[in-house]
Parts: sequence; C-alpha cells; structure tokens
Amino acid sequence: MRIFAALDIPPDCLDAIEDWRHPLKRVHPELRWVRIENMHLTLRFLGDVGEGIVREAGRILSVWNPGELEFALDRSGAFYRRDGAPAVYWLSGSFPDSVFRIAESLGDVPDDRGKRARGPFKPHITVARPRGETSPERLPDPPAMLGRLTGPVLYESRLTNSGARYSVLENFDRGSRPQGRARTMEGDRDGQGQGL
Ligand code: 2AM
Repeated sequence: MRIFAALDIPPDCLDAIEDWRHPLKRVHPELRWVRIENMHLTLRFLGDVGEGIVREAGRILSVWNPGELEFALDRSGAFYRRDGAPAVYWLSGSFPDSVFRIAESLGDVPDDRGKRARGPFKPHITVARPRGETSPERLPDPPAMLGRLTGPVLYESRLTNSGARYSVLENFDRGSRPQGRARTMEGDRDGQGQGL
C-alpha cells in the first residue's frame, strides 16, 4: 500500500493559497499546479510498504500529542535538482516544534526501499512542479497567512492516469491541545530553496 502521513490545511488557508496562485497560473502555464484538494503538509512519504510499516506509522501517529497546530505561511521557495533546475515550488513559514518532532519520529520508520529519512525535516506545502525545461527560479512570496493544521492523517496514494489520488486510511485528529513554540524550516531561512 502506497502511503504517506500528512497534516491537513484548513479551508480558509487553502482559499488564500488559491487567491495567491490564481494570477500566477496565467503567468506560468508551463507549471503543473497541484490540485488544491491534494495540498497538505507531508510529514513522511513511505511509499509502497507492507502492513507492518503501516501499523508502525499508525502507532506513532496515535500516541502523538501535538499541542495547538497553529502555523503561518509567508514565503515561497523551491527545491532544486543537482543540475540547478527547480524540482518543486513550495510555500513555507512557521510551524510548531511538535510538527518537527513527529516528522523526525516518522523519519525513523523505513520506507519502501528500507531507508530512513535523510537530512532535517523541511516543512513545506508543494504548490507546483515544473513540466518541462523552462521554469522560473521561484515564485513570489504570498501575503502572510495564519491557520491551524488538523490531523495527522495517514493517506493512501493511488497513481492514476490523471495523477495521484489520495484517500484517508486513518485520521488521528484528536482535537487541539496546549500550544508549543513555533519554528521555521531548518536551513532555509532565506527562502531561496535547497537542493533535493
Ligand atoms: P511534497 O510534494 O510536499 O514534497 C504524497 O505523494 C506526498 O508525499 C506528496 O505531497 C509529496 O510531498 C510526498 N512525497 C515525498 N517523497 C515522495 C516521492 N518519492 N513520491 C511521491 N510523493 C512523495
């Protein structure tokens, strides 16, 4: 089963992202824009794993005590391939410490290649990907948006002819709890992006 764990973005924030993207879609028809219903904050992509790994990820998510999942989005950036070409355009900002902690715990769960996550967790919401050769260095920063994430959710991802389709395997949302400290994406504070 092809799975990943994610936090969901509230509808008003998705609307604000769409307002920011709308004029950009006209300027950059060469990009593949992520469907709004497919947007989330991915904590860990595990790939096509067996029941044991699905259970292990579920166990970690079920005991997570996240606190209030308030977040801010205020910058755009990109991950770049080794040849310098953009691979993913994203939005990021500030996220609670607990989000980094759960992503790090899930990072220890082996993926479908038996690998643990490499490098620090970089929380981001992917908004677009290049389709071909010519693509912008980055997209403009969005106006600051505030919201509260929900979840965590374990999703199944099915690959279809019209792209990936996500369905909820299990939602571990247990409501809000006391607040934690906010952090930004490690090692990427200038918003210029990192190599993948
Ligand atoms: P990202 O786009 O935010 O980086 C579901 O496919 C999610 O898992 C995607 O939103 C993607 O997050 C993440 N993901 C990470 N590695 C992936 C991979 N190798 N293949 C597909 N999705 C991956």
